[in-house]
Amino acid sequence: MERAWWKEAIVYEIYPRSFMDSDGDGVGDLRGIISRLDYLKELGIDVIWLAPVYQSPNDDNGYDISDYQAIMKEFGTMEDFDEMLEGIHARGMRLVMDLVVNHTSDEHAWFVESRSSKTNPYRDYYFWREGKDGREPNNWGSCFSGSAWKYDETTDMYFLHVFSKKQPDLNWDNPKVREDVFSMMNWWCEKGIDGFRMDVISFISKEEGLPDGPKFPGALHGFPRCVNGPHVHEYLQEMNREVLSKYDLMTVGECSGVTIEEAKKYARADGKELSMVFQFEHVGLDDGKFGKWTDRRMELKGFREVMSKWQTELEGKAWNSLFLGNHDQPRSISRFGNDDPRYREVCAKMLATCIHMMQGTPYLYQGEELGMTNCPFETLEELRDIESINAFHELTESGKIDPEDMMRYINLRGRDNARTPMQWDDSANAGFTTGTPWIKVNPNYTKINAMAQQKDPNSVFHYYQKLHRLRKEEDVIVYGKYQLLEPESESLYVYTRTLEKDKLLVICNFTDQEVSYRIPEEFSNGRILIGNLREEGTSAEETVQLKPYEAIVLKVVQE
Ligand code: TEU
Repeated sequence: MERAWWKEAIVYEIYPRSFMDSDGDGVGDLRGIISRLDYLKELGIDVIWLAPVYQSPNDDNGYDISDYQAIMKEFGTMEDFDEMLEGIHARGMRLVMDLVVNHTSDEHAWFVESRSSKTNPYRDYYFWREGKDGREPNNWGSCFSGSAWKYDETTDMYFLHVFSKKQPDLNWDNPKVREDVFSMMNWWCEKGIDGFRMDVISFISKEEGLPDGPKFPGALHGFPRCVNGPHVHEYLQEMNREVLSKYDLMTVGECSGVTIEEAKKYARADGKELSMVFQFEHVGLDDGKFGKWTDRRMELKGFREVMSKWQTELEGKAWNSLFLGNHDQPRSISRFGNDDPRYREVCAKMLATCIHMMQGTPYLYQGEELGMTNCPFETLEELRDIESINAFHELTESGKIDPEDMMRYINLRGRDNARTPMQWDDSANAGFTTGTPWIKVNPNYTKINAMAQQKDPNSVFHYYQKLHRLRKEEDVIVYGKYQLLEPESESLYVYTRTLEKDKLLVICNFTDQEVSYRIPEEFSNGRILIGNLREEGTSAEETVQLKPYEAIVLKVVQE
């Protein structure tokens, strides 16, 4: 397998609105990030993925961009950005920017022009259609509830928005759109950034004629026909020729709805498209009748099957991204593990071990390195996320879900769980701001915060540090081949990694019970490389008795 810096890297996602506020307006900003770069260096990460910081009216917290080449006022200035980039590079880290080009804001100059008349030169930058029988042009629903079409009086036509009404979809079939997007990307590359995380890039090519989409049971609308569309690979190869191939970049496509076969094209090993993709199969396993709005729990069996499938099938053909959480997902410890204070720390370390020992580039979401948990939201007024708020109205007002149940589902699955302020210390507002935070602070910040964990050598923070160090020391962690053991176990996730003579055995107990496990013969001389309850360098018994949520990684060097 070919070596690459981005395969060896660990990526840390910053959600700037909630990371660190430097000026007391209650909103995180770039100078706040600058003030915490030493913290990230200490943690041992290599790459920062920065969620959008561009000018935006913030209908969807920056994922609705009104100027791709300006910084959002609340976040600072372009000078702050340049200083931040310099600070990141000076510390030997790199910066990957969020690229949101499936749609713009309706306040973007292109859309303002496009909307103004049917003959405007920007008209075809977006999808404008006549209504059908006095209704929307087709049955597509928006990912944020309601129809994906909005009627616009100016020209008596509808425009397409797969996300919010303030996020009109760009028409990638128009070569001028592609040209403008690529030139904007080149501008950022010339500034010296190190890559892009591409927002819903799997949605950019819509099916010709925009036919009705399939309607899933329980759904109010059809699903937009735009996932892995007919020209998506052609457009990404063009982007690669025009932009990506000219620089030494890391690129990751957010590919909702991606299959293994599609991933092999997006992240093809010959580098003609992207470095890697985010797949979402493992974070859809606990969905129910109403999609994510459910109290279904993630089960080990399904999780293990899906992860193993991606591990083995991409081997040598494409590269995996490894993640359990991000700004769209609930907190990983609350979802995949157990956030009960009795188990929280051990469990957070177990989940980290499980994911960091797989093949692929690990992504860490801010606060995950502290074991930050879901946040209790008591009322609708406490919520900030457009997805949750719209879904609450749509599903309760149509009588599909009872309001109390819906609040419970939002508490389990809503995106605001991951968006509460970063917990820096036990002072007011967790040290995030001196003002009033834009979203509630998780009340558990007095117990879970960075300052306390930096001081405690047994903390989750220090465990991540160790994982990061090991990745630099052991090629087998990066490049080793994955093999699943014990596929039927009810409690353990066990797998091996092999690179030439080096071999790892990873054992993770996903339950709050003790579980015994007989170590396979070939690992009988193994030494503990890392474990959340055992000392490094020691050996393990023939049959180990794993404590609740214990994780052990054994290493052997074969003769
Ligand atoms: O998310 C895309 C996406 O697929 C989401 O709709 C996701 O399915 C949902 O959030 C899970 O509940 C990206 C961004 O990561 C997200 O923050 C944006 O809201 C969205 O695109 C629109 O830009």
